[in-house]
Amino acid sequence: MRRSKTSEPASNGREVEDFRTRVERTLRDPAEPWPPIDPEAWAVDRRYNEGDLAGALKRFVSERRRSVNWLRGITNPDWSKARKHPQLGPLRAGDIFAAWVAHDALHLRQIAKRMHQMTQRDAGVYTVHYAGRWTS
Ligand code: NI
Repeated sequence: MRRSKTSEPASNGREVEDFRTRVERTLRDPAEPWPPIDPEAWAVDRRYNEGDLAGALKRFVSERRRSVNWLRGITNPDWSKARKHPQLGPLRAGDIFAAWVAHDALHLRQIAKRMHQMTQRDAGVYTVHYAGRWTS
């Protein structure tokens, strides 16, 4: 539970929307450091594998709502504000926002692929061929 060291009170829920923090900080002050990125530790800390799907979904929906409300509330953001990323070079707030949305799409693709695999697995003696071909 590495995250328990943090003094952030609601860290468990807030970290779900890591992109929001990065967009927020870049718009406010591109020099402000980001929280460290350690997705493997998060997976453990957030108990992704412990089956609390309903709790995880609830947290995600609530955090996503906060994100959308925050995005709707910002006025005249300077999307060109850029932070120096050690590997990627200058990264503008607009780049991070676009990546946030694209990252959702990547996860949706993962979910769709898994659904397709599970349907195939669960179809027993039947096949899914009639659905069309899965192409990546
Ligand atoms: Ni992700």
